[in-house]
Amino acid sequence: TVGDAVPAAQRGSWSSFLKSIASFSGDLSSLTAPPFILSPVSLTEFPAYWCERPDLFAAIADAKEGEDRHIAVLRWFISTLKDQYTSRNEEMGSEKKPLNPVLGELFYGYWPDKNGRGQTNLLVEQVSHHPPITAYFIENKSKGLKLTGHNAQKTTFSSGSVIVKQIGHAVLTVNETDHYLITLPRLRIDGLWYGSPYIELVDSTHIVGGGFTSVIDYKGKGYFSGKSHSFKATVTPLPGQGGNTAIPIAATASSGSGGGGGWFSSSRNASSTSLASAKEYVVEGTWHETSTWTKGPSGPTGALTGTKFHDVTPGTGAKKEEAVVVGGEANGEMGQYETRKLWEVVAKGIREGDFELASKDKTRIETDQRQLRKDEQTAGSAWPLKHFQAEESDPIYERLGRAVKITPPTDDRYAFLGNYPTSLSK
Ligand code: HCR
Repeated sequence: TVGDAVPAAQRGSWSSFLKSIASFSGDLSSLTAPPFILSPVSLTEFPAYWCERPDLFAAIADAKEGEDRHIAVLRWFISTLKDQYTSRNEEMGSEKKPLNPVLGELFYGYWPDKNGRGQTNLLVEQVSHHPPITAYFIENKSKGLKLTGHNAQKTTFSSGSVIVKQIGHAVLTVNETDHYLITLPRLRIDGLWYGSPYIELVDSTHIVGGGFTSVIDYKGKGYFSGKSHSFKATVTPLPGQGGNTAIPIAATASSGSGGGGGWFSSSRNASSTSLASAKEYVVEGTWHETSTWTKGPSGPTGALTGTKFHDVTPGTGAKKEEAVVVGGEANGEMGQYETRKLWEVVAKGIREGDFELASKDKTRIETDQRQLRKDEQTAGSAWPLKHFQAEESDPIYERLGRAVKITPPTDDRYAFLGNYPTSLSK
């Protein structure tokens, strides 16, 4: 029988759900799941995870261009992973199935200016329903920072786990000239049989920009005796580039062991040492807790090896701040496509255990959507995107991705049209 985390009355439907995902690959979000695993939050809210430590985001602009800034980007990126991949477990007890956004669904928010870091705005639009694609734009105008990206998923089933390949990428731009390409990790959803799914990150991702590349390798528990959520990031100069600037110690710096030790004696790593010459920096630790420079550069007060690189542990680490959610209508209210308004009744039903109410309103939304698509087909028109323009290629992805032989060699992008709602005009 399936695990204890599944309510007795839903065990049958949980096993059928597991059987259907085992024999299926593609768009998991469209499968019907039993009520206990449903989240009241739509996927359009997920891009907020990029900026829940807004001080670390703003610090990127304050860092000196080159090595110093590349490392600030890496620190911010690693610090987003806890929010992106473990926050549902913390808030709801396990990973849950998010609401599947409708085409044109919107989400707006901001993180206020504090201590001169500037206001950071967030704007999200669901730009495709089949397959689901979410586009986002995050901007700190006063610091000259912009994060543009989109996200889709391809899922397969392997040895009892769901493997999620993320499609899409993000580009961070500083002052219109300095660009960082960020690729997205592959996920393994474990714990399905027990009815308490959680995410482990696998394989590796890249950050390319500022004359440097970071390769971030992810490993979980049981891999060469590693801890859950372990990673190792290796920073090397791009061929023919790389400054020699000092790197400021992390805001929360203090010495400590990040964990994950000993499992990175791979041959790929050994060979990269010889390729990258002396200038190679390494960070190791667990992305949901802390990490340490295991081969650090020299900072203003001496060698950084052995000192803390990032810390997101509650209390001691960089503080988590949820976005202030705002309405996008001219009067500051939420329009019918804004996620919290659109899913209001469904979310209430899920939160309060009234699944009849949730399912009735979900059916209403889906029926309306089907009718809209039919009407568009009859009229020969297409749903107009509100904030983004779809483009078939992204020159920044292609240029920076070449340095790490990225696959695919090109990717589409969703360019922000610049039309902020009045509530985000700062
Ligand atoms: C795979 C996933 C939907 C996609 C979610 C993504 C990849 C979305 C982009 C964010 O930046 C990061 C992110 C985090 C989530 O971990 C990931 C979701 C986890 C589960 C969900 C499936 C579609 C639902 C599977 C159903 C299971 C839980 C029973």
